[in-house]
Amino acid sequence: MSTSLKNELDLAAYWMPFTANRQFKAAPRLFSGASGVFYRTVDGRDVIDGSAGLWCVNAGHGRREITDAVAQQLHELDYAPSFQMGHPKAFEFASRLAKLAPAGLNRVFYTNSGSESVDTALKIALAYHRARGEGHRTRLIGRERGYHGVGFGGTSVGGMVNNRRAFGTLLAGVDHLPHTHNLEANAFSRGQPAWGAHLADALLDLIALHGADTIAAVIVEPVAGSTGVLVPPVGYLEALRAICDKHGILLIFDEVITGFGRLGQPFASQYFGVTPDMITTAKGITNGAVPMGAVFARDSIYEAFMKGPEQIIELFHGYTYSGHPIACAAGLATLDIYDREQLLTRANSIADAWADALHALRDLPNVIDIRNLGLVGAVELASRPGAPGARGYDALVAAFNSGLYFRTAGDVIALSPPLTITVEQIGQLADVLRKVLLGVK
Ligand code: PXG
Ligand code: PLP
Repeated sequence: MSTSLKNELDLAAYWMPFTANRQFKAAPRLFSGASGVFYRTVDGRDVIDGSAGLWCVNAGHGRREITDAVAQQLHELDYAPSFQMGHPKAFEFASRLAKLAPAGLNRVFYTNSGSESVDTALKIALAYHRARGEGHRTRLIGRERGYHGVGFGGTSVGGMVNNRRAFGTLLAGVDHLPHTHNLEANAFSRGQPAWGAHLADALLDLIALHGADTIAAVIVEPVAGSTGVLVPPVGYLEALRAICDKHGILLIFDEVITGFGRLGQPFASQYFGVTPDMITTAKGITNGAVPMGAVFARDSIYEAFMKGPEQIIELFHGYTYSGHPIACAAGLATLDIYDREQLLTRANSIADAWADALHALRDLPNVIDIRNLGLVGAVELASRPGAPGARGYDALVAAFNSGLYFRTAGDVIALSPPLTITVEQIGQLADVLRKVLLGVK
């Protein structure tokens, strides 16, 4: 960042999220523009967007169609209440979304973020069981190394210790499955690792411990993203589905990252051929341009709520900005782009080039694992003794200075570029990454 801008800009007031504020403010990294798969820094450098912003800009940056739709919507109807009122685009968008979703998940509840989607889905799960006379099902099961946003529900079922430990005991009645990451068995797997389906049996242990009739739902990311891209072992998700079915437990897939084409299908559920009872989404739903999220629920879940007197509100839940007209307009324009450019299946055609480019980095210093699926990937670096995350952070800074942006999770470099990336640009990304990894001590 240029010295003059640094002197002009008051960095004090903004308390930045998930950021080491003092470290950042001593040497800020600022973007001022973006187009396609590139960010532009305030000092005028182009930086490849290796993480689609925060895993959300699936159609690439600066999409004119979204800009125009949002501008037009602001002129036409800037805001409409969604409690006991509505506007046409909210219905139109929900119908379009339902058509993309796995068969049977046709009911769409709007939120404004992934965190709100998660808390919404967990609350629907509890209320669903209660509506069916199974109000004793109150336990929620997450997974170690899971990330489900930062609401109290999502934090409770989440399994990243730094996101939990400062916040007390969180929700009662939550338990966790073990994570599936195992470098001894699975390092450098291309695609889904072969080992680990049996880890789903840990759910049987939790059932034995708590009783199936106390468990409302299991929530997992089909591919864990924030924790460093953990690809599910072959057969694992299928096994979870079977156990949930047998014991009347709802299965929720948190597809905030995997939704909208990341794996070469609209949803990971379709990629893996495993259908959950609810799907939580956000991010790519509007290409990241306007905050929005949505929970997809099975018809049977929706219908369980539609039994009482018709004048009674069925679900006491919702947000001021649920189904916001601007978000719906952005979402509809986004779906048009996905459709026209076939972006939700594009990962299929470039996944091999992506995997080749990443796995070619395996002999570089400190690389202890490389993993990939669809258009997601990760390079895991060995941690410096006593300083977990330090090497990852150094790589992030070096990459930013060399023209590449990516997210890190500790010492894992997580990659998920816009789905519009070309094979040539993948090569460019990998070239910068190679140089960075050669330079980081
Ligand atoms: N569930 C999952 C699976 C997520 O990945 C959320 C819920 C929460 O979404 P919101 O919109 O409330 O942030 C997420 C968000 C990273 C990173 O780099 C990941 C997320 C957000 C910010 C950074 O790993 N995932
Ligand atoms: N706090 C107060 C005092 C409110 O009135 C509301 C909404 O009306 C909220 C929080 C929730 O805000 P939102 O609906 O934007 O999540």
